[in-house]
Amino acid sequence: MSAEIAAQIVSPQVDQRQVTFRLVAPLAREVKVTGIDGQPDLAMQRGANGLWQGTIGPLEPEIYSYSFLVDGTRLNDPSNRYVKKWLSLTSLFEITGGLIHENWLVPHGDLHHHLYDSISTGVQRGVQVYTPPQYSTLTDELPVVFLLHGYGDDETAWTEVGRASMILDNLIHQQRIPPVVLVMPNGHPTRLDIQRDFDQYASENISNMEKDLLQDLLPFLDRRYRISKKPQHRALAGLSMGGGQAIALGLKHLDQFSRIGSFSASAPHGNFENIDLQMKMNAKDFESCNSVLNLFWIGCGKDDFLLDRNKHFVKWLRSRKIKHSFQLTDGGHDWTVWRRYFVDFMTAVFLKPESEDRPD
Ligand code: FER
Repeated sequence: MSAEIAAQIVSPQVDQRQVTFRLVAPLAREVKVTGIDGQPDLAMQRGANGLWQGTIGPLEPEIYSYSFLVDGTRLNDPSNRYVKKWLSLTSLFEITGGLIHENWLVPHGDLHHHLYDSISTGVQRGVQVYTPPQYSTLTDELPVVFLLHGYGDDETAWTEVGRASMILDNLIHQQRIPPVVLVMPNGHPTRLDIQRDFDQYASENISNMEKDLLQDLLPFLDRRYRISKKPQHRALAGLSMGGGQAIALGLKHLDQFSRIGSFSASAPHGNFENIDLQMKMNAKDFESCNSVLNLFWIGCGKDDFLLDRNKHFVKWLRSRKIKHSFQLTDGGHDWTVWRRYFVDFMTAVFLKPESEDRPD
């Protein structure tokens, strides 16, 4: 009987800006909704046939994550197919309201998924590439942005949860940015092992990412796509673990990238005293940085568990007189923050007129 009811229930039910959650759990003693971004836990009420229900709202338009807590055990909503499905699985729901990440009635670009030969790691690796709506009619080489994901994610996270391709469609339509190619590599060239220490894993992973990105992925993309080879038209950005990768690889390879974006970065890793060493930089490099680095955009939320690292990193940048822009924003370590950072970063990337770029 519960199985039949479970097959019929609708959860979550989004009605305007109210959301009702439902779960059939006849033997449960306590059911809550937990982890809704910016909201306290919601106690659900038990009704007939073991059907638990709870309603929250009105909520601001946003994409929210949540889980059920059934007698203390965290579960996804079994009636909801919209799931963030990486290292940790989380149920999602969306309240629409004309936000920049929504599917507007505008021309859309194309999203490609490739498996390329990664000689440096000895396996084939995945990458997603977004080409703008105008791509087939343009003949110029387009600017390109490399966008890296976090520790718990893969190359599909930035589009599925981050809505990066929708955001670009809309920004391009609004003419706030020109047509651009977006490359979303897989950020785990080192095999993920959650039992390993994160900082140790992430540092080793950066070295492998460096080889894979420069020796394998870039040549693959240069063969397949009309993308600029000029550093002033290439940006590198990432969130969390990917922010750490963007910082380290961006600063080290300013001959490849002239704009760096760091969203809630996990770098520096471990020891805050040896950042020079971690970034593999010395006095000569600090000086040359400012002449080639067009934009160094750093964002971190006030409630982010990585804020301390970001503050140390920004302090280090100041001590080395490396130009940067640090945005200390509301929010924690979550996608509501990163979608906004992506919009702010992309518009900042294209804010400077071409004439201010360094010469070819
Ligand atoms: C940690 C520091 C940072 C950690 C993870 C991160 C697992 C990064 C998370 C991310 O990329 O989202 O100690 O432990």
